Amino acid sequence: MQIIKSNFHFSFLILIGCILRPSQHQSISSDWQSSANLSSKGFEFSPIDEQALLLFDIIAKSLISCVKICHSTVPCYIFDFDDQSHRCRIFEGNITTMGSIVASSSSQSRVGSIKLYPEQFTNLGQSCSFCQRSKYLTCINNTCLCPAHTYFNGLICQSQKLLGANCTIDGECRLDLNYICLPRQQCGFASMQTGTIVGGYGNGTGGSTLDALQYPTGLAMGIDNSLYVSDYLNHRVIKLQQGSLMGSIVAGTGVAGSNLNQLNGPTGLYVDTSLNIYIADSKNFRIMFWQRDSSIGVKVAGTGVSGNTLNSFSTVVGLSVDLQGNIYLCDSFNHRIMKFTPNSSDAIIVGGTGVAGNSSYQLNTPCGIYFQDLNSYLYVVDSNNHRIQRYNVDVSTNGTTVAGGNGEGSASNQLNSPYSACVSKITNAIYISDSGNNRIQRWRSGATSGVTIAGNGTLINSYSTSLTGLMDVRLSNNENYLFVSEMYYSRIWRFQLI
Ligand SMILES: *[C@@H]1O[C@H](CO)[C@@H](O)[C@H](O)[C@H]1NC(C)=O
Ligand SMILES: *[C@@H]1O[C@H](CO)[C@@H](O)[C@H](O)[C@H]1NC(C)=O
Ligand SMILES: *[C@@H]1O[C@H](CO)[C@@H](O)[C@H](O)[C@H]1NC(C)=O
Ligand SMILES: *[C@@H]1O[C@H](CO)[C@@H](O)[C@H](O)[C@H]1NC(C)=O
Ligand SMILES: *[C@@H]1O[C@H](CO)[C@@H](O)[C@H](O)[C@H]1NC(C)=O
Ligand SMILES: *[C@@H]1O[C@H](CO)[C@@H](O)[C@H](O)[C@H]1NC(C)=O
Ligand SMILES: *[C@@H]1O[C@H](CO)[C@@H](O)[C@H](O)[C@H]1NC(C)=O
Ligand SMILES: *[C@@H]1O[C@H](CO)[C@@H](O)[C@H](O)[C@H]1NC(C)=O
Ligand SMILES: CC(=O)N[C@H]1CO[C@H](CO)[C@@H](O)[C@@H]1O
Repeated sequence: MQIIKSNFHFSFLILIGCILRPSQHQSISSDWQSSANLSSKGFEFSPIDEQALLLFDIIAKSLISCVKICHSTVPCYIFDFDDQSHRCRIFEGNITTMGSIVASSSSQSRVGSIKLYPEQFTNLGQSCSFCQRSKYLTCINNTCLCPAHTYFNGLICQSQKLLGANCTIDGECRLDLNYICLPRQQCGFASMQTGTIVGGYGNGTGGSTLDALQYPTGLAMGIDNSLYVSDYLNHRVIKLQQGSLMGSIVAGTGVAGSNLNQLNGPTGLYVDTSLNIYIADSKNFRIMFWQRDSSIGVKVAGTGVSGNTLNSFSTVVGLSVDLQGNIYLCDSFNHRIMKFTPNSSDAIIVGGTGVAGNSSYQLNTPCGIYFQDLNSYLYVVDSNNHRIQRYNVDVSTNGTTVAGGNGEGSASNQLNSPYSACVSKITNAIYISDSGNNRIQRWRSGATSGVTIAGNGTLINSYSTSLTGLMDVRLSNNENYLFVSEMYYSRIWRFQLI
């Protein structure tokens, strides 16, 4: 082994060419100019998906034989070797994105990775005489091409990516594992575009039995992973336990009314960590608070009649509550956002002026609202401005556009009459029901365009041609799923995220 460089703290380069160059192949010199980057002793490779990446787990005579095995195995790019047990593991994949170098229980274990250079791939697309003995290119149909499980990224044949990785075309993903590049620009199974019915009959018709819904407007997640649904035309709130389509009524009687045990057209919904429920009782022009398991609610905001004063509002669509118990609501047709602090009957206006407009201090028919406790931002779905506004509540009543705002349309940087939104606690990505486009968009934090998670007419079962119209969206607590209420079709979908 000839050490030509040792200027890396935890690694040094060994020139594989000096170890492996077989004299009979001297003509193909560029292949042997590669080198492996070797860690110091005491480390091993920890792949993110061992089943997908491990090529061989064998016993080798020495480090050099392990390196040789890697070099003669397509497409080995990573190996580790333990000088005590002589265990040699060789992997495909990208060492920086598909695993990590971790401390080993053996003090004699090291990790190596094959370094790739664009020069090794210059014969791509040439006839096979140019790559006969190349480790880096494979002969297919008399053409030098990238080996299996790799794709050409413009410079090198890079390892195809695993579940959830960013992508722009199918070829970037491990096709052998049935991943495609989903519309959301992540590698995943095609089936991930298909939703599962988790509420309502599912066939597009509504009903009033406990397994049915009738125009489900609002969604909220309980900490027990149950889903709460505002069942608008049934004047009740339904709780769906995970795994069951049979709901139970947790607020309202099923008959419209204004008594304390009744609701009339419930819309926005919020469930706190004690499973108490806040309900926008839209046609009663009041906000109701139902303590967990209570059979009646308490009015916590509103006068009972439509108004535009500080203690009254017109139709409320979206509602959100922060951890201090402040209630935020969209007074949609008054184009303003109201904040009711606990026990106060008068609101503070935190966004909008009462007059529709598209300036930063205005709104036009705000529908959805989502308070993110993590960074104390309030997100408002400014529906008729086709944008999402973010507010730093109590600091400024001006909003910042964080999605859309490029006019009404279906381009990736646009929205069309968005209805609702929720925000990831993990990544700050915004999930938006882009109702006029019949799709659910995800805008990563700071992004200038979104990607489609679900919708577009092809994804939903045969009873409808699209993920249609008005929809509420909420993430599951672990953020593995997105729930979508499809109001026109009286059902709730669940989509898998990655
Ligand atoms: C070799 O590995 C070390 C860490 O393991 C890394 O910092 C360094 O950039 C690598 N060098 C090359 C040329 O890949
Ligand atoms: C090789 O060429 C044949 C005939 O043109 C074609 O059917 C086949 O798909 C090609 N194989 C690959 C791997 O491109
Ligand atoms: C590993 O992935 C990174 C990030 O995508 C990329 O820049 C690099 O070229 C890849 N390395 C190899 C050896 O494929
Ligand atoms: C995917 O790309 C986005 C930026 O477009 C970046 O923020 C994110 O970290 C990337 N995810 C992965 C897994 O590389
Ligand atoms: C939808 O399903 C419900 C419950 O199974 C059934 O009563 C109803 O007739 C179905 N409607 C249609 C249009 O198939
Ligand atoms: C609001 O009123 C209730 C009942 O009167 C009381 O228990 C609670 O402490 C009050 N909350 C605040 C923040 O004042
Ligand atoms: C905002 O409204 C004004 C006048 O109503 C209009 O001229 C302008 O184009 C609008 N801007 C956007 C981004 O829609
Ligand atoms: C709010 O926006 C208006 C114009 O849109 C601007 O004049 C004003 O200074 C802004 N206020 C703050 C606190 O940023
Ligand atoms: C807006 C959009 O992309 N619509 C597409 C949805 O899917 C159908 C069927 O694949 C396409 O025909 C549409 O163009």
